[in-house]
Amino acid sequence: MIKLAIIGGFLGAGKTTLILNLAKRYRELGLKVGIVTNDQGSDLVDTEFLKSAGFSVMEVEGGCFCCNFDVFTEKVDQLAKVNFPDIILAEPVGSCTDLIATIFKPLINEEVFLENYVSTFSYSPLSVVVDPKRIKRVMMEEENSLFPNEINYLFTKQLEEANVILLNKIDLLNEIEVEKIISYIKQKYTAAEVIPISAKDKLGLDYLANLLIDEHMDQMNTLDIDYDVYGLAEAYLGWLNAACYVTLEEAIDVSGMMLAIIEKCQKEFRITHSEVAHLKLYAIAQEDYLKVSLVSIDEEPDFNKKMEKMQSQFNLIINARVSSKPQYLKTTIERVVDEVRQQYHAVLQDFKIECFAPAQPNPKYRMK
Ligand SMILES: Nc1nc2c(ncn2[C@@H]2O[C@H](COP(=O)(O)OP(=O)(O)OP(=O)(O)O)[C@@H](O)[C@H]2O)c(=O)[nH]1
Ligand SMILES: [Mg+2]
Repeated sequence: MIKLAIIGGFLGAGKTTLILNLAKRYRELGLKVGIVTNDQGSDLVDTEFLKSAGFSVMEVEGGCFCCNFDVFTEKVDQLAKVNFPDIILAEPVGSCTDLIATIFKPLINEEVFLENYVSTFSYSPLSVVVDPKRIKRVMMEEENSLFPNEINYLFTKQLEEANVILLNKIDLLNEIEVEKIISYIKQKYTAAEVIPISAKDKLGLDYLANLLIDEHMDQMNTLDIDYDVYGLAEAYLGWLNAACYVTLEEAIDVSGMMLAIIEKCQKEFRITHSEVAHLKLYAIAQEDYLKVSLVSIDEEPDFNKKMEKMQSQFNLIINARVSSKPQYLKTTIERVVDEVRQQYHAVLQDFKIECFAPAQPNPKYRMK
């Protein structure tokens, strides 16, 4: 039977990095992997990034898994039938929660099952990835959270329903800090297993890879959640996806140009106290690509992957999820991109941009 593992968690927590390295690990073990990505919009950095690594990726775009349940089941089923994977790793939108009531319970409900899809799956425990910085800011109050309370609420609800909490990015912490955060999480969420990992440095990855294959979801408690507050949290986030084709007069180190875009945005967002949940840029040239992320206005941009060679032509995708009005986000990013374009004497073709605040979550099913 195919295993379906949902890897949730807030924006920028490290879900895609983890899914990529888990998928590589499974591949080394001779297992076949399918991946499903998800977003409120289209032109997704994550999908392109995972496809570049040679994996079969399906995308559910234009809304979360729960609000697009039929599309989600259709894509999962398609992966199952076409690719025959041993495990499917699915990444829900980072602003989504209440997955047990809206995804898992409907999936095991006989009527829903018959109506929607034919492949049979077994389910790994619901795993939620968390960035220790966010725990410190939102919950431990060791640092200030620049998000409104509603977004903080959503963040805590994601952790509350997890069977497994993956404390990520431990490569950035010392042992004492890791212990302190783990004991804080364990005391708050007593039913969850807490695993310290570094998705980037592959720490804890083998243990997790085995757990997702061997263990089954047995705790299915519907989350107690206020959908009005959840909806407000979604609405406070401005969401922007843009794409274009960049041509330069001569080959350059693309990292410098991408960094210029990120740093200029960061400077603007700092002035207006618009906290970044995740701003990610993906540049793809022939047989080469780059991904750079910013996960808070108070942190440094981080390159997940740089290009090997200088390039004079590449496709650029920008995904931004920022606590701001969509119109402000759009004008800021358009202006920044234009300034950097001028600075580099670049030509941008087929520039497309979409910007919005996600609608009130309206799951197709919500089961007690
Ligand atoms: N230091 C460190 N950085 C990490 C780790 N895992 C992820 N990151 C970085 O965190 C940033 C966000 O990672 P992603 O994997 O794109 O996060 P995500 O949860 O998929 O983000 P969304 O899809 O926007 O919700 C990137 O810059 C990653 O390189 C880790 O274990 N250690
Ligand atoms: Mg992602």
